[in-house]
Amino acid sequence: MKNICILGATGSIGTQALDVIRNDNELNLIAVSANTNWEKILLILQEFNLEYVAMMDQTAYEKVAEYCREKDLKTNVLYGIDGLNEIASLQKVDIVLTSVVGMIGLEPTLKAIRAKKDIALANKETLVVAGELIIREAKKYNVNILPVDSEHGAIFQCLRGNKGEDVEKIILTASGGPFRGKRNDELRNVTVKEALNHPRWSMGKKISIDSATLMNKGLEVIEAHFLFNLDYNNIEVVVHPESIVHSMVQYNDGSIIAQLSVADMRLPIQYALNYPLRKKSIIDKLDLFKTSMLTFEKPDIDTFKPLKLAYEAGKIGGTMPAVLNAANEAAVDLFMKGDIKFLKIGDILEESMNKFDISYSYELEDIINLDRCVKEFVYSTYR
Ligand code: MN3
Repeated sequence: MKNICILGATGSIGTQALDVIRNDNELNLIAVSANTNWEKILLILQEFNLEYVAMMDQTAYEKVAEYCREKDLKTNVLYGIDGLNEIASLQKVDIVLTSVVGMIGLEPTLKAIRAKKDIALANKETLVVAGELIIREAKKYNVNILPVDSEHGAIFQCLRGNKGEDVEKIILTASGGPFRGKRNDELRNVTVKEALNHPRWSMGKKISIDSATLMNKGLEVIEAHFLFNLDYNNIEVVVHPESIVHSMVQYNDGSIIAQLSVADMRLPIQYALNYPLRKKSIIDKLDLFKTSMLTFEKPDIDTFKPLKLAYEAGKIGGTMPAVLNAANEAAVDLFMKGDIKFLKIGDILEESMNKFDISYSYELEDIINLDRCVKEFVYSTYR
């Protein structure tokens, strides 16, 4: 039996993780967090026997606390980032699934590592903004960082049973998003709705926009660099619109090992939560006879500038990926609110990377401060 804490239980990954847990009686959910969505939390409370709930939003916290009082539940209801930090480091918890969106996942993840919890990592921003810190602490406290991102989950599987020194490169597949094949002049006036319309995966809003700009793949390149300890020159991105090959590892002898399945996040979630076990799953099986073609293309990094910038930020290193990530979170927010056009997102990333000084030695507080400064810059310039 594994006791599980989910940070971000009401989002897309959190909801799919609940489905994995409800179909596996060796996984025991004991704590969850959410931001504002208390209605969904009440439903989760009705189904799972939770010991802890932490809410980021105060009104939502009060709603949940009131419900637990009325129903006479023994569930402890906590509030704010302190609440997230507390449930992430509970003695009883074996594994923490971090599926919150954005930078907010960083502090509780670090707390969980320092409390020796394995991490099922779905929050890629954590590694992007503070990869060195997270990996260093994970080594120090001897915890596993288990990737939940489908590409990294695939690579993680393809690496098993082989030696790291035999890896020539990893090949991250990208669906190409809703605007694959389009050029700048066709992207100038695309709407939020078009950008959210991902062809293969159903995901949260922020990551859907990131997929449309290819920033998502850029963040994943940086994530892969830290997770698998590989140089950026050994991380390649290939556009694969069918989203069946979830990523590959090429070895020195020329063999490429790939992981294929239907596009369903419940598979990488289940693999991470049960690692090192491989269990039966509830997802559909891939029918190769209905899969007539698998195609691969070079990404268009001149049109989808964020991917190119992510490689640059990663290679520069230090706090540059944190600058990139902060600028992106703010720019995506502005785009969704209608304040800027789609292509402006890339310009804002570039401008922010040029503007901020980079540091190579940093702690958590430095990253949090930098994140705030970059976002302030973007909001004050473009809102
Ligand atoms: Mn992914």
